[in-house]
Amino acid sequence: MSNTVLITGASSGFGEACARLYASKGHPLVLLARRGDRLQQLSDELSPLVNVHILVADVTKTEALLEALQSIPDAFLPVNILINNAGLALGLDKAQDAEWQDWQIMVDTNITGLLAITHHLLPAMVASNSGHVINIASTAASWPYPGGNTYGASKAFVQQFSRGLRADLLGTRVRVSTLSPGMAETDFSKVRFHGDESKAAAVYANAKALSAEDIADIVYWITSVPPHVNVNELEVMPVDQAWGPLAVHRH
Ligand code: NDP
Ligand code: 8X3
Repeated sequence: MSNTVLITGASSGFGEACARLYASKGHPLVLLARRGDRLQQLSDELSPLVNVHILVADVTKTEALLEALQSIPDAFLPVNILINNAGLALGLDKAQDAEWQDWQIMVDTNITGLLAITHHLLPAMVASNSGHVINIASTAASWPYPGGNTYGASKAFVQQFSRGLRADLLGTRVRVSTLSPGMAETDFSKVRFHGDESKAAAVYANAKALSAEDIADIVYWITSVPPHVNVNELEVMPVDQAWGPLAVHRH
C-alpha cells in the first residue's frame, strides 16, 4: 500500500501542486488548510485517483489543530510523509516600521504551527520506524534582505529545527529534509502585500520565477531517493535570481 502524505497549506501554491503530484503517484492524501472550499474542490478533483481526507484547520490555533489531527481516520494512518508547507510572509517593511501583528502571525504560522504538527505526528513515525518530514523553509533562511526580518528568521528556525530533528532521530529510519526555495510565483506575494495584486505582480515582472510544479517535483524527488539516503537541505532558485552585493551606507 502507498504511503499516506499529509500536506499543510494544500489549498494553494506549493501544497496544492504537491497534492496533485502525489495523487498522480497513487498516495492517499490528508490535505490541511483554512480555506475549506478550496480543499474540497481539490479533493473532488483528486478523489477519482486516491483517497483524500481534508482537514480544515488553522495551524496557529493549536488546540483546534490537534483536535483536527486526532480526527484523521484510521484508513489514513500512519502518516508516512509530512510536508510542512503552510506558511506566509506578511509585509516587506523595515523592522522599525513593521506591524507587530504581522510578526506575530508569521511566528505563529511558520514556527508554532509547524512545531505543533511535527510534535503530534513524529512519535508514530518513530514507533513505526519509518517516515519522512519535509520542511519548507526559504532562501530567506540563509540570505537576509531588507524587509525580510521576521520572515527570514522564522525560516531560519525551520532550517535549524530540521537539523535538530535529524540529530534526535539518528538510529531510526525517519528522514527529515529542508527545501529552501527562492522566488516562486504563487499567491505568496499577494498574501505578503495584504492582497495588493499590482505589488504582487511586480515581484514576478520580466523574470521567470520558479513554479509551484517545479517545487512539487523537487519535493517528490526528495521523498523518492532510496530509503538509506537523507537529503538534508536543498536550496533552489530560478536562473533569473542570485545574490546581490553587501550593502554599504555612504556618508
Ligand atoms: P501560497 O500563499 O500560495 O500558499 C500558502 C499556503 O499556506 C496556503 O495553502 C494557505 O492556506 C496555507 N496557510 C497559510 N496560513 C495558514 C494557517 N494559519 N493555517 C493553515 N494553513 C495556512 O504560498 P506558497 O505556496 O508559495 O507558500 C508555501 C510555503 O512556501 C510557505 O511556507 C512559504 O513561506 C514558502 N516559500 C514560498 C516561496 C515563494 O516564493 N512562493 C519561496 C520560499 C518559500 P489557507 O490560506 O487556505 O489557510
Ligand atoms: C520566499 C522567497 O525571497 O520572498 O520565501 O523571501 S523571498
